[in-house]
Amino acid sequence: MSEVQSVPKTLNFPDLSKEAVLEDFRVAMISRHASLVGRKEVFMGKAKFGIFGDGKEIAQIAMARAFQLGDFRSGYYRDQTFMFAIGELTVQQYFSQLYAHTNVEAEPASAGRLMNGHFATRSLNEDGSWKDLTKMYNSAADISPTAAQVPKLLGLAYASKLFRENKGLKDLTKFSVNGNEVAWGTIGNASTAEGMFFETINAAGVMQVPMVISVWDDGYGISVPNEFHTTKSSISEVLAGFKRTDTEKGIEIIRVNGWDYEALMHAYVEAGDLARTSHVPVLIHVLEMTQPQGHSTSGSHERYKDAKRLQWEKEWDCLGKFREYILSNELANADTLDKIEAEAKAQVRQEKEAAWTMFSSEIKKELNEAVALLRDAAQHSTRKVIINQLAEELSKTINPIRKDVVLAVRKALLLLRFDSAKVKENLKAWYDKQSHLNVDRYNSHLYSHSQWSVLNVKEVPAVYTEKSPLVDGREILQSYFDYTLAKDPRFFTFGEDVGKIGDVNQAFAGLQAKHGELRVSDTGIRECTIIGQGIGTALRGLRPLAEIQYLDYLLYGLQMLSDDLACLHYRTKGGQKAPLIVRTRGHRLEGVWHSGSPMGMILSSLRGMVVCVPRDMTQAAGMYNTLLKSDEPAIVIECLNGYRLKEKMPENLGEYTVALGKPEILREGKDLTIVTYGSMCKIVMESAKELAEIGIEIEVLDVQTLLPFDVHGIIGQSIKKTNRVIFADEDVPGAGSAFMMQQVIEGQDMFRYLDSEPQTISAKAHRPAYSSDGDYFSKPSVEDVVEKVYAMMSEVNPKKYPVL
Ligand SMILES: Cc1ncc(C[n+]2csc(CCOP(=O)(O)OP(=O)(O)O)c2C)c(N)n1
Ligand SMILES: [Mg+2]
Repeated sequence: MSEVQSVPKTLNFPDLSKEAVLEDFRVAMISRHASLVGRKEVFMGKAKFGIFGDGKEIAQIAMARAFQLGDFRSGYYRDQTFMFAIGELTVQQYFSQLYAHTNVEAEPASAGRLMNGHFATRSLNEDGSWKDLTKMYNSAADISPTAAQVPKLLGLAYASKLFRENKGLKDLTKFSVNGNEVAWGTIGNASTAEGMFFETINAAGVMQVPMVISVWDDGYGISVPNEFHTTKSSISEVLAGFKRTDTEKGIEIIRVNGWDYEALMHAYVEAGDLARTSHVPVLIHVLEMTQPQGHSTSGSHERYKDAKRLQWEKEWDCLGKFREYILSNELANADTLDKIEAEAKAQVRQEKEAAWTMFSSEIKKELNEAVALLRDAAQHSTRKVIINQLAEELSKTINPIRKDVVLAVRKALLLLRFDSAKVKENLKAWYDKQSHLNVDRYNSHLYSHSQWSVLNVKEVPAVYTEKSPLVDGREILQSYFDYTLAKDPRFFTFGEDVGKIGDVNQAFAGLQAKHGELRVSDTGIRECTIIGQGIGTALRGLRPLAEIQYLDYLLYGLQMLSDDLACLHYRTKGGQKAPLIVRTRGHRLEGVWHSGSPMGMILSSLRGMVVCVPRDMTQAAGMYNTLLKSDEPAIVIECLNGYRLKEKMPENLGEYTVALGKPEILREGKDLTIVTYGSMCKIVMESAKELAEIGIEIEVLDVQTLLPFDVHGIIGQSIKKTNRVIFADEDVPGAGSAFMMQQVIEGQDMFRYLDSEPQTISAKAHRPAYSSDGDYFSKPSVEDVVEKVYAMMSEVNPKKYPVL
């Protein structure tokens, strides 16, 4: 196996006293036994799946030693030892997650929402306000997609740079002490083959941020060995060109073996010092790690590792080597180590039992209640036998889960349909109560529950005077951003061409020169890590505005938005928030990659985020203002063709807000309602004029935000008046327009008020063709809208509106 070891000279030395080393041994043993017992729990049917950190213990203990208050981890499912070592995870909590316990106290990382091995600390108080993160050991909330933990690491580290270099942030003492915090990442060897890993390493080298990323190299990614993942089978060799030199900045690369306790201790102290004091990114390639139990509970590694490899893994198991190290340095004798191990084993057993008792007794209690109520209802029911049978079967379930209980009750309620209300009253009341609790357990916290929810931001209308000038739309944004940069030091923006030229449409023109490069910054072309940079900085109390140059390129960053940001609040049950605002532009221009409007894609993948679709720049500025007063993540899609259109400059820029989730009536009419948004507002308004000339009065509503969607039922009010509706947008058929139709017809119960079949207007199914003609024949036009409305009116009154 690998022979290379290069550990730079340390500035600070790790504490290698007997007490410290034996404490490390104790934690390592606890962690190993947690892995061994965890696997058994799965095989006994008490948990569904297990993935464990055995074979990776010692390096994580070294990392924990270098980790300081205020630091952040962003890692993956192997990191239990690290979490135990920093004191942010107890063995009991570890098992509670394995069982999927829905109680936040029992399982603080995700309240049972994530499978085991997904770690997180809670950055927020119950009311959604920030804790003092400088007094905590922090872990960002893990996600399953391999390498997707890495892009936000860039942001977590970049925040330290901002806190150190932007003096305007010095009062934010809850988040940083002079930018001294290091962001520590972990990733498996195979996962480094993902593009986002390379993108992050490159960006970190460019930006010189305090990030230390460890690669846990056990030679495999499930069954596939390194030669299939990585050129030269070595990620540190591949990255050698990134290594800093005496004359050029870059990243530091350290190689160390995963069983070498002392070398690991030096490596981590060195890496931590370097990153913390000089903001130099470091990669630690930890080689020769093992997987004593294979990848996960889903299969055994005997299927793909040969006997030689399996034997090698036994011999080089880091715990065996640690034991040898302690004995050969005479820090303890074998009896002492055996005793520590026996105590560790006992502790794991006892905490595992405590976790199981807590988890199972909650469900047992619910089961007993349900069985009693079922039997009670059976007594007076015509379906006595079968309901008693349901109760009997339920009472005998081995390792019952909540679904078993609820399912039996729901079946019984169906069976009881012909019985009187009295017979089922108690059962039904119990079921209603449980349903309520289960919504909290499994469905809550998709959006903010705090006082900073977007729905709580007070609406302040834009104010105009007779003297308010007509300006290009982009100037409204520029003035708003200028005002906000001056007012809120937490606010900053970055993206491709955002810095020097102030974005390709110049909404930040001149603002870098005025407010500095830390506030308005250029980035490389790297959408995925632009989003990661935003998520990480938002997790540390800043207010980033991350720009994606065109909506058509959002796909590169969409994965991070979907897998990480959109579900962050949900998957931590309100434990973390990252109020990142993504700014982009789309809807209307020309060609396959500069005119898209993939709102269906966004709506399906970004539940948990606010989706703003302003029709002009005045509305956009008001929406940014609302979002900055709230604590929710959002995407704002500006109209690509709107920057040079004239708008009136409001007098109260920076004060006015746009209420999110509140459609605006752009035009009143009695015959038919058209619900639309974004650039389509102009098209529909033009159609309305033409239709008025032939005697058809349409009412036009701009939804303004797709998520949240019409929280006050304003569209329904309009339909009650016109009894006809069209949902229009520029997305493909069955996407954004279908979403709006479902929200209104089903969500607002509007079917009964319709006198005509509800319709949609959308673009063609393909991406739009280039040039003005391409646009005309791909996207909905004024004529399309006029003809659709006319056809609907013609069906109602063919005499008045003869078929065209
Ligand atoms: C994007 C993505 N693809 C595939 C998977 C399935 N998967 C889970 S772990 C894993 C292997 C990871 O190997 P490595 O990075 O070496 O970490 P290790 O488990 O060996 O510590 C794979 C393919 C995933 N979770 N995410
Ligand atoms: Mg691996």
